[in-house]
Amino acid sequence: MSPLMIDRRKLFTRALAFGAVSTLPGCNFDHPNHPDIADQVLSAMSRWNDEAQGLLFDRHTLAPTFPASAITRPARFNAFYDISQAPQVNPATWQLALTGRVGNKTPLTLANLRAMKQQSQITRFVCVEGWRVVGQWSGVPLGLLLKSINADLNARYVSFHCADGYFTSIDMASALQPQTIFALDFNGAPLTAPFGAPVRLRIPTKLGYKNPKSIVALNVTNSFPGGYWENQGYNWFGGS
Ligand SMILES: Nc1nc2c(c(=O)[nH]1)N[C@H]1C(S)=C(S)[C@@H](COP(=O)(O)O)O[C@H]1N2
Ligand SMILES: [Mo]
Repeated sequence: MSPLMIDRRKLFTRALAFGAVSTLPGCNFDHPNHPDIADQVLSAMSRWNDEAQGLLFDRHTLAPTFPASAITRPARFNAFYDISQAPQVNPATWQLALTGRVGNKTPLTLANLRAMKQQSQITRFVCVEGWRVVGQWSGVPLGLLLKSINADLNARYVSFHCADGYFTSIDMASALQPQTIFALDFNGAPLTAPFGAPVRLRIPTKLGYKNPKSIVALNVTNSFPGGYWENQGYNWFGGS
């Protein structure tokens, strides 16, 4: 493929991801007579975008990485509530429930996750609200975790449920991308409550809302699981 082709493909991918912005609840796309039809067309387009983005997604294309000097301090918190409301999860009793198309459904403890091979990355985190930060996350590659629980790697989706009721889901190709990790550490120390203790998904090829914090359950499924913001209009694929 020529460099020009690659550029065009990247542009196309970005344009598709960007197109999703017009479906955000905050951007009023008013149709004077048929607001419901406008909404329906937009969400159908957004689901079509998901399919196209899924087809364009290359598991071997890596998100950019950065030097330690680029880490943003202080880090930036975001959730659908104030930082003081972040869920407090007891790391000693925390367990990850495993459901759906998974061979071994024995819940995982933090000790189990710590005993697995860890990967560290310094990557950029991008929120649709219009800010971006660089941080360091370390943890277990999700692909490794899925293999260790004998998950069906041909299933379509992996979904995550969080201690605060938040939930989201990703396609299997994105789950197996090597930089997609179950992060335990943030900027050199165990995750704190606001930033997703005891474990969050860190997926640098996707936008902030696809990075669930304080995960308590993982589900492997062929039924479209949606997500907290995605069900309110955010583009489901959510590539950055
Ligand atoms: N459990 C949980 N995870 C979540 C959210 C949330 O409200 N609850 N918000 C998402 C959004 S929209 C963003 S931008 C990031 C913010 O992560 P940060 O606090 O590390 O910046 O978390 C994502 N994961
Ligand atoms: Mo976000």
